[in-house]
Amino acid sequence: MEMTLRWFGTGYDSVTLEQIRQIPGVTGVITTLYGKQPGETWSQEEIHALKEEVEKAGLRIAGIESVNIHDAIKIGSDDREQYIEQYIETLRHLGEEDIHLVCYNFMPVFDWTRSDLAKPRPDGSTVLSYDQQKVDQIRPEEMFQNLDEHANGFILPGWEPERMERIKELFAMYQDVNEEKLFENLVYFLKRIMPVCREYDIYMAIHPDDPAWPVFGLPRIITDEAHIDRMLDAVEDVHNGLTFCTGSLGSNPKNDLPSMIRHFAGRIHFAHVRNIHHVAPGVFEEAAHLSSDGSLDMYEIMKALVDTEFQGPVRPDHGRMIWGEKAMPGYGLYDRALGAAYLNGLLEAIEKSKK
Ligand code: DNO
Repeated sequence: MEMTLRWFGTGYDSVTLEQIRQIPGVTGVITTLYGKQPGETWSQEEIHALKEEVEKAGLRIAGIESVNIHDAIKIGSDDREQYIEQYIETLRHLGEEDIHLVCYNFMPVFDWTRSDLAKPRPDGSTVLSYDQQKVDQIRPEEMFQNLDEHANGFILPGWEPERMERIKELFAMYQDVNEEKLFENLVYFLKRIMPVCREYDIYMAIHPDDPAWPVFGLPRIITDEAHIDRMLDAVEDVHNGLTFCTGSLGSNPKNDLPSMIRHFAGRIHFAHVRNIHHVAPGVFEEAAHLSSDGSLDMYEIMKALVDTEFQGPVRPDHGRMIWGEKAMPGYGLYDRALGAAYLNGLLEAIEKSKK
């Protein structure tokens, strides 16, 4: 398993490659062309330039998060073919640049959802949090303003202002898309891209829905073991795989994460490992990575990854905002660096105790 950190790119991220390089044990970044709109083709030159920049800093690109999927593909509208072709083109260019992991999600309209981006914790840090009651009181079109207020001036992944301006239109477009339809459209997309994935050995790793239940009446299909099984079985190819995100799947306390890791072994291509604290049903807040700070057993999670011989990249995920840092919520340097160091400590102990 390779320890990595998510990096949004120069001009978008407050964290630099030089800083990431100094976190012990971190050898790669998970990055993206953050300025690209869903559906836009990534040219090989742009990917090459990004790769050079990362490598010059002594790191490598361990994977892409995300190549976002155009709504036409999720909705299954007539123009989807063109966007699928463009996606295939992007995959080909990534493959040519020797990049073999792509994280994406298939959530309608919104990517992840939170009710608060800066909830104070007793230690004085702030975290992202979710409260279903608060979300129920807010209209979808107000959601962006609500979040933007605490975004510290950063563009949030999946909440680009260009999209949020069209939010009503987007909702209307998804009107006839129920869970079944969304699933069919995902399978259609996967079947169309598998040949290029096989040709270039690109592992697609779908990100679970966050939180792991329907929000604003929009369907969610990557939420638990049964749903994920169905998706993996529908396209039986190792290149059709999963990003195991403990924070997203862990939002539902019924998801037994270590057991799911064992169950999906071989189809997990990327791991996001973070802790969350369950407050009440439908209410959770993010925590430090340490097991004792939240509700998840991080030792058991890392042990399941080691036991199943997981080889892909792992990254600490959302961190708390600490020590006065001003960064994109969840993506500051300090707490994620602490997270990486902690996960590496668990890893060393688990690996040595197996010998
Ligand atoms: C939020 C992230 C998501 C994730 C995408 C993957 O912080 O976990 O935005 O990157 O859903 O496509």
